[in-house]
Amino acid sequence: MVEKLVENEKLNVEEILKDLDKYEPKWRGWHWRDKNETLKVGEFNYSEISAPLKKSQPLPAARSFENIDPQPKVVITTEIASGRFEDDIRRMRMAAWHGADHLMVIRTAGQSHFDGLIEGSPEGVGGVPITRKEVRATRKAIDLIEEEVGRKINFHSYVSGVAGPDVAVMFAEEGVNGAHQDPQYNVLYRNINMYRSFVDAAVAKGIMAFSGMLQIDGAHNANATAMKGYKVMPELMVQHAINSCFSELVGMKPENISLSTVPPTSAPAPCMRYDLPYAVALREFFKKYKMRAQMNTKYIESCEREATVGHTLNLLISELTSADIQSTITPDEGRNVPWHYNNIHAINTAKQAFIGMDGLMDMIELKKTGYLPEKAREIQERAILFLEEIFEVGGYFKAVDAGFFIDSGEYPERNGDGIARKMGGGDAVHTIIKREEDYFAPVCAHFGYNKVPKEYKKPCEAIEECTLCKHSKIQYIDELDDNDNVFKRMEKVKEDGTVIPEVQWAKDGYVKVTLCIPENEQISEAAALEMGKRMNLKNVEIVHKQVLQKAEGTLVEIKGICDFTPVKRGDLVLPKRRRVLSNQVMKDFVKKHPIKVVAATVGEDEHSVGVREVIDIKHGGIERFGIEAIFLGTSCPLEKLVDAAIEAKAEAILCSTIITHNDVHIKNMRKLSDLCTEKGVRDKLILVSGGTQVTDEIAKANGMDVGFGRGANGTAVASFIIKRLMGITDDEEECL
Ligand code: Z97
Repeated sequence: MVEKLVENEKLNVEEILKDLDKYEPKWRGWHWRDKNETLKVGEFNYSEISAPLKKSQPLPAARSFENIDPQPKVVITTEIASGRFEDDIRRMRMAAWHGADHLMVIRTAGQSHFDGLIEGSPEGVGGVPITRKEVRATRKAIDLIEEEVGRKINFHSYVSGVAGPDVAVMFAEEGVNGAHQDPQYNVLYRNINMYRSFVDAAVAKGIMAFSGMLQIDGAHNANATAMKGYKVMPELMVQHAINSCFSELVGMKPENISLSTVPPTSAPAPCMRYDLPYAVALREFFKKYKMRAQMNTKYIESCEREATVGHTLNLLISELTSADIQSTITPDEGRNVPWHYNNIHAINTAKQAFIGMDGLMDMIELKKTGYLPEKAREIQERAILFLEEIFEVGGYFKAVDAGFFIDSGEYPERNGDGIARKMGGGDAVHTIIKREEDYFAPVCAHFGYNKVPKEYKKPCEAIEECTLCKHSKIQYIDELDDNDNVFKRMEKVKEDGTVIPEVQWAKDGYVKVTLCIPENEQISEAAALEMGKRMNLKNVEIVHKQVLQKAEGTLVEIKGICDFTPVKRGDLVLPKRRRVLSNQVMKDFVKKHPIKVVAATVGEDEHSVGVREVIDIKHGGIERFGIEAIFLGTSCPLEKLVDAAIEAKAEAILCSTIITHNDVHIKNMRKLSDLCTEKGVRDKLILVSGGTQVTDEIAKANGMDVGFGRGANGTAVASFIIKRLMGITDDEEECL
């Protein structure tokens, strides 16, 4: 049994799949982030952060801030939908390390069309459904992940369709923490009969309330479906109101009801003029509910950069108003390649933006007069009028029948192009049956009329507890199909020592290549596909194109599957890495033990840029840690360099060698070392050589203490020298 994840070891999916029949969720309900005890992280004070993670992957720039990783107070969602849960759970671990604590899974089947639950883990032909096995295995993996990162993680999926109540029961049994549930979604987008949808929703919501799940509604789908997302702002409010009130009537606590709100527009529209008043209007109207802020997906094209800027503007709206949950859609949503690293990019966009904007509202405030409150009021008035008209025509069902919803006009304007559904039509029409007078269901959380005999304190006493009260009563079916199952899939990709790139499934082999082609769009497109094939890629497809200038060039991104002999892990020569001391440690050391070095480009060599980069404070060189560098210039004789080091009582010599004809760089290293030995100072001086063709191996083999090649920087050089002076040997510090 896997008890614990080890940070440098892969999540063992096979172990997760063992003994699933005995697995029981560890906790139920929804978890908001814990408060941070102190608002100080590193040297900074924050006002909107939550408890830190035990293990995490900080933002890239954290390198310059002592690797701090402050966590925003908002729950951060990531949506994972590769279709294969065995791959999703590995991505979930990556996501949790970056700060996601709401993991949403939508499978690829269009689950709403299923009229019951499916067992096992089939891929089928029409897409992957959500099954008990997948949910259980995922929740079990999340238990380990949350233990590893030190924060509870909410697992979330969708309660919709004709089998909505069945799905809700299964989710409640298996410890799913949140779900989308909105009967309007079934009616409008899945054409399920409206009466049936609302009856089902009452049952499903009752079960969700019983298990403390958080509910997210489906209003954002109107924004995504409408011809012009920003025209349906009044309607979005009406949809939120209908689902929230209905949920409360069924018994859901307001704090477990979350509105799915999306800033309705995007640049080049002046989006703040729409999105901000809308966000303000919504929060004024629906104070007692939670806000789940989703990013705008309607206007995502295939440009990751554009999507990321759009998302960041959406995050600004969340900061200016509020969000309890911040959803993150991958910046790759627009081209339908939601890959591992795109989830991570999106999570980091939210984390970076929120942490960067921490305390913004302590410094500014939204105007209480003028355009903002006036526009917010206007949206609210339109929403109220919309709702009043629903009453006038005889209620919600009549309004849907008349095509009130997803109309492209801004209410009260109507363009007559709304989604109209027949009251007497849709899937599962005429399937509602009135319960008999003696109807008795011996199960808890059952919505509506239930004639429970008086002697029972709860209905399931009649059967010695139901599955909601006693987990072991669940009939667990592992797999139904001998061939279409997770074991067969994993068999095909089992560990064999090969290293294959992947983006969503183990060993899928996909890569993305960016090509900047100096041709017009049409030629570039054709050329890119051809180039992909010549790079030995299979299934080459264009995922993004951007004209740089009509004649001068086009940026094309292609994806394809690698078709080369797999790289074997055991055959690789691994680069050696040195752990670099932190800036502060280095500065403190140099303050107490001043360090001098002499540096030069030696021999007949006039190159000086590299060594100057390593020294200069401007480029993050060794000077910035307080190390004094005496630079003797270029073409410096080796003798002069050694004498200068002796005279200055230097701790180290930096010897730069760029030219390599006749191996002169190697000869110079040897000569430098010999000279130091002759003059009796070899053990007093740290000899550092650097240059584009220098490697640590060559340098050491030729009498140097260390060699730095292409890409080396001052921090690495300073760290090496200081570690030596601290008495840390090379062997001790080398690590992978
Ligand atoms: C989001 N990006 O995070 P089916 N019920 C509701 C839904 O919104 C959805 C389903 C069910 C989006 C999620 C779109 N929403 C993607 C209220 C899906 C899924 O099995 O595909 O029919 O249902 O909100």
